[in-house]
Amino acid sequence: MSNIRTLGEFIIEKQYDYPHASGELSSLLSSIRLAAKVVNCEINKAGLGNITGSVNKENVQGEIQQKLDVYANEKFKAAMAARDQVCGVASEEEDHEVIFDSELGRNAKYVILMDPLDGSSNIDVNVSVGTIFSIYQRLSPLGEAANIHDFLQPGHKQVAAGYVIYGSSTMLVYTTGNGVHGFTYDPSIGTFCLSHENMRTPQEGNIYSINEGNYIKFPQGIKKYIKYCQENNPEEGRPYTSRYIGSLVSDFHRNLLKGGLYLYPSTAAYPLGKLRLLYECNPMAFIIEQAGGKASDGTKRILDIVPSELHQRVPFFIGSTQMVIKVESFLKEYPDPFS
Ligand code: AHM
Ligand code: MG
Repeated sequence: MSNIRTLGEFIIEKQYDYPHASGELSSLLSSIRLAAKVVNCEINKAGLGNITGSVNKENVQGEIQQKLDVYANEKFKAAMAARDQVCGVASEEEDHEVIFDSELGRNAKYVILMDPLDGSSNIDVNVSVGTIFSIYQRLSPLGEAANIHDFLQPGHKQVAAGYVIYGSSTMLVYTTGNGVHGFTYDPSIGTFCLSHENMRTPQEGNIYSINEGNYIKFPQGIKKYIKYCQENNPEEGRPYTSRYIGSLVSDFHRNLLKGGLYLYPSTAAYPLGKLRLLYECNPMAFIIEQAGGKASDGTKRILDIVPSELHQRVPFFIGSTQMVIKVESFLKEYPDPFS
């Protein structure tokens, strides 16, 4: 028991690495921890009662909302609103940014962007889902209400990012730009405990993760890359293994630990890709870079993209550095979009 380091203790310890830290970010991370526990509790009950299935409503992106999407969104939003550190929230489940225009909100330093329940179409079949979050310092002056420009910042300006994976065990993984740290939830004591300090991802991997059912709609470079992954070349460790859960957090988490590449390219159906830059791609890109990996839109670094819209989509390639470089080289060699 004496060796256990809880997430709460770890956050405070890390705060001392920054002599001028005010403790506000620590406090914000603590509220994320609390909301994660609440959502975890409900997800564990999925299948019981009437909490799975859809709410017969689409979000602004035309996707059917699941009951647990709405639940997770409300819980995370409420946890943020209850603290003094957040001046606004943007979420996959909200059409527009939500500004906390109270005295406290106007004087709060941070905005948070989140996907409250990523991969939620998997929830009814007991497959792992997750929460993704991204935190920035506001650009607008303290004392005023936050505005859209506080949310439309490039990913390299993030001060913290992380995800919660509700899996065979529940984990919270986060970075504040000083390494990536993972905590496993112990339900018997209701606490996240440090289990993966300073996570590093392998430079090379042998797992590729893509929805291959869309093959016919992929750009030429992606089709060629998939064939490359499947070629028999034992010296180079090919054929690679194909693993695709359809839940970004789960696919990302496995590849982070084992080495691999997650791909969601542009397709004929989604010319800009499917995944959202601000609350899916940027936080994962910050984490992977902190773990020694790489994230790209096929030609450039995800974290350098200057966003123009809250729900902007982007093609996404993330994982082991050498694998990302390889897929970029295929896209360069075969630039024709679709054929
Ligand atoms: P969501 O946020 O609506 O759940 O959508 C994002 C999810 C990712 O978790 C997953 O990797 C991807 O969409 C799966 O898409 P597809 O079913 O097209 O393969
Ligand atoms: Mg999502």
